[in-house]
Amino acid sequence: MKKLFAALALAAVAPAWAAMQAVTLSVPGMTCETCPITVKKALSKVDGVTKTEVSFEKRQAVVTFDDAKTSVQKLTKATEDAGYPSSVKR
Ligand SMILES: [Cu+2]
Repeated sequence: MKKLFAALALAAVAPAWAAMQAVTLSVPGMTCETCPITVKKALSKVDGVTKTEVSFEKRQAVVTFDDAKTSVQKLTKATEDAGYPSSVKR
């Protein structure tokens, strides 16, 4: 039983079918230094997001997420719902 639990715990941390991805979103609507806080909060709430770095100076958000749990569309929708439409930066 102990062994099974350890295996399950490990699987939860690094499922073999999931891949971590990082995407840079352009968030042009940020107008002051508190805007990134709102954007970061919105992105962090999305299931599957593990890391969010929002830069006000660059008007961008770098999001690391599990592509088995979420998608870029869900991320851009989350920022849009928070009042900050975003798009993938290339
Ligand atoms: Cu602001």
